[in-house]
Amino acid sequence: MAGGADSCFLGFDFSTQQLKVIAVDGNLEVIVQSSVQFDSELPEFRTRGGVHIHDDKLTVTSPALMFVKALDVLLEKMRNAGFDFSRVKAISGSGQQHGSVFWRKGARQTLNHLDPQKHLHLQLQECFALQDCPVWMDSSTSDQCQFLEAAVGGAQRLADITGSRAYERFTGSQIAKIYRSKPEEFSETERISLISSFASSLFLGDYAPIDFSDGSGMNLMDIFERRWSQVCLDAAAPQLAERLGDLTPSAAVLGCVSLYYTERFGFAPSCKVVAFTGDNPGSLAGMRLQEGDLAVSLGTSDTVFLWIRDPRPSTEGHIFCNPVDCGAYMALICFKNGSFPRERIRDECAGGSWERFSAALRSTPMGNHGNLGMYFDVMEITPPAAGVHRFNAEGQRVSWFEQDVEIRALLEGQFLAKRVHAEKLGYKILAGTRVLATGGASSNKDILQLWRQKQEHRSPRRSETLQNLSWPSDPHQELKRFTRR
Ligand code: XUL
Repeated sequence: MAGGADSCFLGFDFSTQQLKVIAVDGNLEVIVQSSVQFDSELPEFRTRGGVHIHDDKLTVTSPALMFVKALDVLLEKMRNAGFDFSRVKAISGSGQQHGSVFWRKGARQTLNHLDPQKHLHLQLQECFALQDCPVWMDSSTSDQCQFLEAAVGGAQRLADITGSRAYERFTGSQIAKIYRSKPEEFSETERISLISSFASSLFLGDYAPIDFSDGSGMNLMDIFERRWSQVCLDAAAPQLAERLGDLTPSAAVLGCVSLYYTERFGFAPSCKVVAFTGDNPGSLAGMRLQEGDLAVSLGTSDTVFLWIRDPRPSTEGHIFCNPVDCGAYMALICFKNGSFPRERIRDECAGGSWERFSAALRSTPMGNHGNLGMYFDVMEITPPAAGVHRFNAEGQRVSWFEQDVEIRALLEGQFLAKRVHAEKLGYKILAGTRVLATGGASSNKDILQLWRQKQEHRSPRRSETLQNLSWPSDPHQELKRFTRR
């Protein structure tokens, strides 16, 4: 890696519940980490889990200015902790996928002339045509999805172009909804960024292009040609191409940090801004995933993703451009009910303590005596289902489990679903498949241990891989026990 012994690189993650930063040195060793939690550290925005769930329960947004203020707070925290910004050779990062920021006319001018004496959030407060950004948890755009699929010739045809059938949270349908429901705000909009390109714009002091990988999560980009698909743009809103700007490779150097950062924080004028991308593509790059590996991300959402060469888009799951290799792709399945049900059940069954949650996992056997559950606190993406469904060993629906059984049922159900849906898409999980875990819950050894226990139970030979998922001998059969009723 380039740079002298003293140089370092900053990576930011604008995620659902927090803004996080890590600094790594030239050997990729983490030297500094810091974060700003939206709910607790920026209470003035009144978010829960970083979002506002609107009265219809389907619309989910986050305040644009909250992200900006979080950056002000985070950079100040680093400065107060004595971080030497002049050592930073380059900045990049990621953002929650699909979310969009609507910049008001004139915002580019403001970005170009940021005053280093003032906080960003004070200067940018008038810069958003929409105060509230639609985010990935939104599922209010079913009508727009139907319209988009019909306009291009059906769900499969849309998947063949953009890598996915129309999904409610994807940016194309979100933009179409804003165009129809808030025409004035839409006509006031000069640029639409993804959360990732919005973040790089803040550092660049100018509008940053959307990168190919995160752009694949919009239902607007032809993932094979790597350019906007005119038929999709036309179905979403008029004159969209100019509002979206250019697309760029995910590892492109976009320029240097703006004067704001050199003067206010002491960044070197030569510090590069590398395109930001979506959080899942960012994880694929950061985990240095190889072909044949499978990654499981356990965050606010849970995702399963893998590196593929020969994409075959279907009406379930997504294909995104690969952020690392321009000739490759990544396949992804997203589950909305990730950390929220894990935290809810920790609160209800383990007194809010991860320690007790872990102890429950250690005290219950693999397979949970045949008890299994599916916990869709909010409308799930894969499959589109809601509610809590518990089944006992006889396959009978039951209304409750003992606390320890409930905890294991949740986790076994979540991971069974991951495997079943990945296999349904044709991805093979073989005995030697490396399964890499990332995201908040991956630091819980007992959650990871749960999978390893299963592996050891099945085969006495210890696995050499980092983590090996193992499952009942026929997971499909197991899941059918629940889904057939
Ligand atoms: C992926 C998705 C989520 C968000 C969460 O398609 O919607 O994983 O990226 O940040």
